[in-house]
Amino acid sequence: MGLSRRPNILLIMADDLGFSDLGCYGGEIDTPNLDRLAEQGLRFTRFYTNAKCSPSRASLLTGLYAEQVTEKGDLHTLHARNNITIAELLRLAGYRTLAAGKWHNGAEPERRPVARGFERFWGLLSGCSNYFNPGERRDGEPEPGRKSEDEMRPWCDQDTILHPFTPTDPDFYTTDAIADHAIRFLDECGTGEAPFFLYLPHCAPHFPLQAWPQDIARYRERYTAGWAEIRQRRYARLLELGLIDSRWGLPAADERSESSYANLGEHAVETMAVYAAMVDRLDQSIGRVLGKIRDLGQEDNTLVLFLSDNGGCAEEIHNTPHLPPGTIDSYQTVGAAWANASNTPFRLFKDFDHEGGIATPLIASWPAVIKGGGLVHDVGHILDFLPTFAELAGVEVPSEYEGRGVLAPEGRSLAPVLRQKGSVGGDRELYWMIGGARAMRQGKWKIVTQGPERIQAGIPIQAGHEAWELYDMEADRCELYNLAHRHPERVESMSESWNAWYTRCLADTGK
Ligand SMILES: [Ca+2]
Repeated sequence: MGLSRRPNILLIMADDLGFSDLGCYGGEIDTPNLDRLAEQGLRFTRFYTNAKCSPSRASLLTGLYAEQVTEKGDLHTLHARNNITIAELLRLAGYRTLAAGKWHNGAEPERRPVARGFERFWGLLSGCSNYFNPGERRDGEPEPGRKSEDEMRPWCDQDTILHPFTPTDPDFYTTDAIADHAIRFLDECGTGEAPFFLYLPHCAPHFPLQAWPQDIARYRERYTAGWAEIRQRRYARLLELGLIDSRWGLPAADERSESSYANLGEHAVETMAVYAAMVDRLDQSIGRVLGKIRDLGQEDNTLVLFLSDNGGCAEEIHNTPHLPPGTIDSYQTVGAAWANASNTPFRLFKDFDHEGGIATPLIASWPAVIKGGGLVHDVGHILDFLPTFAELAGVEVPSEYEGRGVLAPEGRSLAPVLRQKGSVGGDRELYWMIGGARAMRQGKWKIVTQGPERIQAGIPIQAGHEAWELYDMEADRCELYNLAHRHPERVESMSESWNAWYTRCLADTGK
């Protein structure tokens, strides 16, 4: 078919999914729908996000660094002083703009999805909530598990706040419901002349660990080998698939892993079985959305992208140690040992700017254009989506929108790569910051620090990791050989660039 008609765009994002959790990225979880997309499409091996939910979403939506577009000291916001969102931009280009899932860029009226360019929205406004019942206890059921007592997160239907959101459907499950609403939006808006943009930021597999019993049952046997063995198997499979370089060794297990695994006690295997069941269900629900797009006759000219918003999460929250994980009344995380396996082969986790926190799978499928599949080794970043979609939609990013100036995008268009006619371009400079953790990539070099001693999102950071580390990402992407002492002048010049970047971001945020 010709390309006179611009593509529909389906952008799916998982939450806290590790680099190697999907089958097509070396994992043992069944993800046949995503594996099929990967087989007919492209898999990026060096794609980056920010290290946490909200900053990744802010960069994805605006093509700008989170530090430029969030309120100082509150990364869970997205202000409207200097940016245009992908939805606002694509709406200018005549797209239908739809979103179902987790927002996490602010709950105030002016920050909600329908105020930032989405015609349709249904989902969670904040970070996470009970998958079976985000609201009040229902008759005949136990009290839903919560992060803290009486805590209930705001949900939103178009511009109507649902708080508490207590589903009437006894079979409500968040992952299924997000897909149901996406399918409804496609039925309403996916058949006209205008192309659609559907943003599908799922909650899974972010904690709390909760899944359908029939999904959990299929994974119990799979994890009796334990986290360390699973990590070894994933490393071998990643090498086999060509997703990682054989020069990169597998780092020693994270120092938190042994004690984390021991703390899970009799639930050590069940915990990962529930996590896997959540990813499995995510894949099933994606299969349903893809089926709807096929039924609408839109499969060929729909660009589907799938990624995670950050690496696997090592937080240890075990509010219900007396219960097995998975049920409505339980509330717990998968813990550091399994998260270490999720992020194979990389070091560290969500909330860190080492590769385990910021490396994500990225699958791109577009049957009319991408032929033959394959791996993309170019360095890409979540900042790249806005310039990519602008190019595909044939619209310029304006320098002004609704009376405010719009900063020029920081990312690069992936369109030449998607069309298999070029590259993202080499020698990129990319920057990260989350809490005290910082990083910068310049060509093949990366400086990174864990920052000062702190407790970041429940994960203790030990003293002694404040200094910049320097790694050669071509030879050592697993960050095993710190070269800072061999190239002090490079560390000095890169850290000066980082400081200049941060100063510029503070000026850009303009308040
Ligand atoms: Ca996340």
